[in-house]
Amino acid sequence: MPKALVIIPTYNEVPNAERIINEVLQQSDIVDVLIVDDNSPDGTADIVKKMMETNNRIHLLQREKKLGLGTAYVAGFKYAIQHQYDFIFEMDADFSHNPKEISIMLGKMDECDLLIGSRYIKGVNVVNWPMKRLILSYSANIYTRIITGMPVHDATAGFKCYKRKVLESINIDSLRSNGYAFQIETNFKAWKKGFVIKETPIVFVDRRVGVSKMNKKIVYEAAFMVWRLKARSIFKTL
Ligand SMILES: Nc1nc2c(ncn2[C@@H]2O[C@H](COP(=O)(O)OP(=O)(O)OP(=O)(O)O)[C@@H](O)[C@H]2O)c(=O)[nH]1
Ligand SMILES: [Mg+2]
Repeated sequence: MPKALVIIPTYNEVPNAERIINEVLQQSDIVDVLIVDDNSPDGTADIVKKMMETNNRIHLLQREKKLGLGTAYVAGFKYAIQHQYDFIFEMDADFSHNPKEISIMLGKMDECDLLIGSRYIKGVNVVNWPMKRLILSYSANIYTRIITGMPVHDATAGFKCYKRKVLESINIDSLRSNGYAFQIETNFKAWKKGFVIKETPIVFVDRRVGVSKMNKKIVYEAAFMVWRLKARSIFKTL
């Protein structure tokens, strides 16, 4: 039986934590959840620990302070490799990503090595985002595609499934970025290694509860990362 791990980084997600974990676990018997919590002041980790008392499919990595989304995923990837999970998901806690997609995505993993839950194939599937943010995200993706040449329509998406061999091959310790750039960087490295990347349409819904961690720094980081990846690939130092 293959095993899948859904990695959910959390920072102050008390309003979402219990429900997202339960809904993810309901999707398939082969799925475990790993919460990577950065010592959320609201006590998110306490909810997870309580649930772990009665459910061994829930796992928790606790870090001492807010260290960012990218390194949270790297920590989760290492856990997944160490525990030999076959399929590894990235997912947000805030219900922007519908847990129901998990089984659909698992069903498509025989066609590819990395599957991206994409907002921008088959039209624009984003609900409740301010127009400004949609334009930013959409144009960031066009910019990324033009500069890197990577054939991906939603390179900044955070709902993804990797086969373990992808994570074992892309040198996850070298991943430096934290926000949207992290997603671009992982896709780019997988693509350069020759892995098959596919996209599956998802509907992305803006968070309803809890607080956003989006900021300008994340945008600049991504804008800069695209050029760094391009330069690195030209000089073949990847
Ligand atoms: N462990 C950890 N998790 C984080 C950190 N920053 C954000 N997260 C989590 O990462 C996921 C995505 O963060 P969001 O704040 O939803 O970011 P976003 O989707 O770009 O923005 P909004 O949906 O508008 O809030 C959520 O589950 C957050 O709780 C962090 O520094 N450490
Ligand atoms: Mg979100």
